[in-house]
Amino acid sequence: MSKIDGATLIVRSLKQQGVDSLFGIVGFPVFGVALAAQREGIQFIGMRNEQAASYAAGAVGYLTGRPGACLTVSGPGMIHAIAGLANAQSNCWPMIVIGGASDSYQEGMGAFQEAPQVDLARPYTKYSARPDSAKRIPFYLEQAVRSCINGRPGASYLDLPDDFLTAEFEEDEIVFPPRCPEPPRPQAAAADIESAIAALRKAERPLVIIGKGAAYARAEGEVRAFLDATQLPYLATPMGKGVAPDEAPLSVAPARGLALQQADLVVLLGARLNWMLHFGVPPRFDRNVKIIQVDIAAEEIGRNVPAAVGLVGDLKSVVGQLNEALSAESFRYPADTPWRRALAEKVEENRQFVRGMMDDESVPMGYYRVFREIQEQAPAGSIIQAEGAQTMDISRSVLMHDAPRLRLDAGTFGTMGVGLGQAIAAAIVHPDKQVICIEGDSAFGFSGMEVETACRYKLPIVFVIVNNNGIGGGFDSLPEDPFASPPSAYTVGAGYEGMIEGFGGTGYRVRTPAEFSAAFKQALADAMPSLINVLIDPQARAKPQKFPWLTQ
Ligand SMILES: Cc1ncc(C[n+]2csc(CCOP(=O)(O)OP(=O)(O)O)c2C)c(N)n1
Ligand SMILES: [Mg+2]
Repeated sequence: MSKIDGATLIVRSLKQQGVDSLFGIVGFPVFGVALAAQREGIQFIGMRNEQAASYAAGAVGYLTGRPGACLTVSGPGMIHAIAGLANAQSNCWPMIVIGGASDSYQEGMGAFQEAPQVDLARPYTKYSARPDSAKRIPFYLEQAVRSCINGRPGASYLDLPDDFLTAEFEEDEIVFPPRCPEPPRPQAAAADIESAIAALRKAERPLVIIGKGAAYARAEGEVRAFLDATQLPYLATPMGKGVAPDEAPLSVAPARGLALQQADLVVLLGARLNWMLHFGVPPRFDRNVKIIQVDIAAEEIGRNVPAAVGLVGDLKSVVGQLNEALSAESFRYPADTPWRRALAEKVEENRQFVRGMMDDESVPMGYYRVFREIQEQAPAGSIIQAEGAQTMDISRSVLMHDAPRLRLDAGTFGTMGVGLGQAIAAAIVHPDKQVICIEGDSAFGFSGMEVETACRYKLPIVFVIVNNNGIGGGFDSLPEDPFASPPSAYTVGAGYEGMIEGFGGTGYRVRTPAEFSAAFKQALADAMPSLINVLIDPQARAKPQKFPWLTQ
């Protein structure tokens, strides 16, 4: 009869539950877990900070629909990973943190790295537990997985004391629950589908808003069929981009302000009326706007704005139901209406405006010229990670996606520092795709050391630092007294490109469009990661009205 220890129990359970990779940092008491992972055929990705490791796990959850996993040491390591739990929970992405903990029998004694870990994780998770015994680790792990992928996805935390990880059992004493199946895809009530179609027919200024919930639900086929059938104008939230193509006649993303403000009916597909959509209220929305809200979570229906029709269910199922109803009795928003014309005009006006900035060849460059180059050279299907303030926001309006789940960013929680972990996760999940990680110079600083991780695993990510010398930029030089520097300033012309060279990647420092173009081309061709430090105009801005908080 063979023996099995707690560390092997946890990784075997992870494997059984469809978790193929584990991001983390080893130390007390989880060294054995990482070794067991490698033994049992789970890829262990050793990172440089648990924050980045936990962000990577969240991104795996979003990209695959099965939870990504993060392994931490006790105390400070677990506390770093709360960052990823909170980020995933806020974005509704499934992930699990496996936190090592001090020995259970030393609880309250002042043990090494002792911390109330289950309690710390609780507000940022759907499920946070310590198994009642080592033997039942597989039971708890299945609970953690089931909780985080079902209903509204989110985060789970499992706490494993040292004595649980080293405990040994006869293998036949252990019960491994079967793999938790893919979540069911519940449908909305038939009467609500009818009400939704009836409301659509009455709309004069309809708008579809596509959220990352639609991307997560893999509803792109249904959403595209719905738009095809109804010919409704649409736009997407940042990570909803690509569910329907960004560039298509019905896409009114460049007219976002007008579209939100004047729509009399919004079909909300897997997006929440939170800060990202200005809560659905005036002055950014019409006071009388009717919302047809599709969401997997019943409690989300009616948040901030009472829903005219609430369709509770899986995005793919519910939009499929709408399509079915439409095929029985079609509805097509007319091709020529004042609403369509107003949107088209605004789209064209904003396109021209942005085009002018994209074609501006001045040196130093502004954001738009940098992103134009990326847009033109990035191979089809590239995954774009973008974070920063202006870097992230402007990249969204220039970089176009025609397929879903190809954009990762600071998301609902607005977390800076997610970039490198997410990019590494994307490269691991999709080795066939080019990953481009676009970082504001401030955003890069949060997890910049993970370039070593990318180099060590030979992940050919292209890191582009859009360097304006600080948070929002604005400074060509700093005062002599460093303590008199503006709070948002960082080193002028910092040599970030040097960082990656110490690990075997290639660094570039560029200022002109031609230099950037050549460096980006070379970086895309290289098999090792590259980092291009683009020294842009520190005064570069987007359209002024979009960033009032930066100009105040
Ligand atoms: C964890 C965290 N800390 C701080 C912030 C506040 N914050 C918002 S954007 C930003 C950085 C913006 O600067 P940068 O990345 O250089 O992009 P830029 O706007 O200059 O292009 C910061 C620090 C945050 N959102 N998240
Ligand atoms: Mg900056």
